[in-house]
Amino acid sequence: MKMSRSDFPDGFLFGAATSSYQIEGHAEGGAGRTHWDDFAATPGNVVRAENGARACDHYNRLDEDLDLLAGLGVDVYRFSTSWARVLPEGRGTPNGEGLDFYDRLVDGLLQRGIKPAVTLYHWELPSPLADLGGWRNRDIADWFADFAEVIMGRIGDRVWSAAPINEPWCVGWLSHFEGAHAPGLRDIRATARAMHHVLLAHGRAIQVMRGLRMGNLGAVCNLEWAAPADESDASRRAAERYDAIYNRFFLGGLFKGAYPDIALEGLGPHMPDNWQDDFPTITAPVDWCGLNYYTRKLIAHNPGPWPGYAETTGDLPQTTMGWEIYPDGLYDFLTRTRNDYTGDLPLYVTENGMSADDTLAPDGTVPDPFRTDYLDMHLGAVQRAIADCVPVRGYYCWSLMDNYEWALGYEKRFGLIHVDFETLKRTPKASYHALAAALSR
Ligand code: IFM
Repeated sequence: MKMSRSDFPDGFLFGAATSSYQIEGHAEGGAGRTHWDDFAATPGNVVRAENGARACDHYNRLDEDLDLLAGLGVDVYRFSTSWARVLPEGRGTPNGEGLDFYDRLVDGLLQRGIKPAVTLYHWELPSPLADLGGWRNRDIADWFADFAEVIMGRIGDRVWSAAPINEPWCVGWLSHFEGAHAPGLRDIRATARAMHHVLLAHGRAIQVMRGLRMGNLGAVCNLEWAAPADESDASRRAAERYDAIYNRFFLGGLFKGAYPDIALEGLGPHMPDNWQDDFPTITAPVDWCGLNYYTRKLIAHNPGPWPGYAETTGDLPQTTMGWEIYPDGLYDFLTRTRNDYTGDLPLYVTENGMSADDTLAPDGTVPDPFRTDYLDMHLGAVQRAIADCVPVRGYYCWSLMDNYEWALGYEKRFGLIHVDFETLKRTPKASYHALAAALSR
């Protein structure tokens, strides 16, 4: 890699990220059923109907994986806790084995000198709560607050940082408007409610964690840069609408206590009663903001009904997700987030990485030079933002290891570590070795 740790300010943190359902093996350890199990079992939703039942079997290979993490030389590890592993019914009696697992994980990190950065929810909603309407039901904010109390009552004394929700756009829009993630709805009323309730749940969990005297609490949003596909006014407005729904709705709710008018043009009639009254909870102060960044979209006007846009891709090199590689978008988001929303609040790049067709070479290595380049280019964008006085304090690579890529099953490989999903053998890729070397200089 071109970059080295010494190119960044003292105290800048490097990390790797994963999530529970994507790696743990959900069939293990007494976890309850989730809406992802149900979604995946419905034909047509997920490539080969694959689910997270076994995933990377991280549950049984915890020590091996933590040793690999330590070998990478990272300072911090971002993982998530499965609601259904902790509370198999979503509410009620906790699963002791689940709590023990997260205890072992946190202690294992601390023993290796790695800071635990936990996300409470990375998408595996317990099925019994989905039966009650899931994110459409306002009560979910209280169910989630109770979950936060249980899990943080156990590990909150030792985690370095905590964020309630991973990627509220995915929880709200992708899952309830586009139907691409569980629960697979295509319903604007469900969407408006889910988008609002997920932020309300965030705020309630922040309140609970403050009550437990926890510090270093944050919010994590996924952001996708939206540029007009052509020079027409109609496409410019379409790109603004995309940006408002994808990016500004969540940052605006969390940091300004307001949703953008152009998002409310479509969503407003479907919002729950008195939604404005929830902003004091939603804007509960946080200590940092996390940005998950991967790509940009070119947005064209679409004469159809609201939101009236069509996504296209440009001619930049793409990853195997079909995502254009556009590091400038990361610089633009870091500066824009600071300027428009967060001011002096510390920012972290909480996810960034690429999928590729990584295969084992005959000599047993996994050459992935494009991933090393991708990381270099995006870390370069972070450096430019820091040079412009944006308070970026850390960067997490997605992902530590190949894993379950949701509706795309096990086909897309984002890991620094290759996982053979037949044998579950782990092989650090060339990018793992390159990053480890960069972090040691
Ligand atoms: O794998 C996902 C992760 O769960 C959330 N952020 C984006 C990643 C790549 O699609």
